[in-house]
Amino acid sequence: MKALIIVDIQNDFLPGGALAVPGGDQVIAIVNNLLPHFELIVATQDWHPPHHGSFASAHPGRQPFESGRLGDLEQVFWPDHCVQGTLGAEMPLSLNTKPVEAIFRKGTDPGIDSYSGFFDNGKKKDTGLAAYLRGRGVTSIYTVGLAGDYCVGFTALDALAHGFQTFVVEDATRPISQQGFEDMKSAIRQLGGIILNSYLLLQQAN
Ligand code: VGL
Ligand code: ZN
Repeated sequence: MKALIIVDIQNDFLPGGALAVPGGDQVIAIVNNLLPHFELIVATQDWHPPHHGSFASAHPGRQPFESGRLGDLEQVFWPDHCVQGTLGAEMPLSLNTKPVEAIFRKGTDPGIDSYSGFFDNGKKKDTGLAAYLRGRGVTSIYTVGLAGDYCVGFTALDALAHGFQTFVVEDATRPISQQGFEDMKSAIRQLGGIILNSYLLLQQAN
């Protein structure tokens, strides 16, 4: 049983958004086309409270995209983005969310960031996604969405760590940094993950 995980396709990660991923809008049509090929579809949403600790604005004197620390972890400081209840945190209307069965929200604790859909960055809090997928009989996970070098990549790494057969649909994701994505793909492949193109999935009958 295979599941599609749509990671953080939210207005703030699209061109014009607060933390725009280059070409992020181009994944939407590809993801819409993939939906009929999956028996289970779930989504994640980056869902920060105002003044979240990952925001540069929460650290006087720090600028977006600088590195620093949050708690006892290294942290990239981001522009304010995906604040709970704002339009930027919503999924775009052009994304077909009708077949999405569950949404897992993350990044809600102001003191820690959460790139993966499974855990926060310190691996302290579980979102319940793994148990949900196991309960539904899922064995294979296909990850798509934004951004490839952060939330999609870390979701795929945690899926592998949980023992799921894991795929990243490369043309259905876009990275913030191309080099970061190359490094992320190497790490995923090293753990047995597979990077593929959507046409391979669309070729199949169902
Ligand atoms: C993300 C940076 C900060 C992502 C979320 O969804 O990839 N990146 N928050
Ligand atoms: Zn975030």
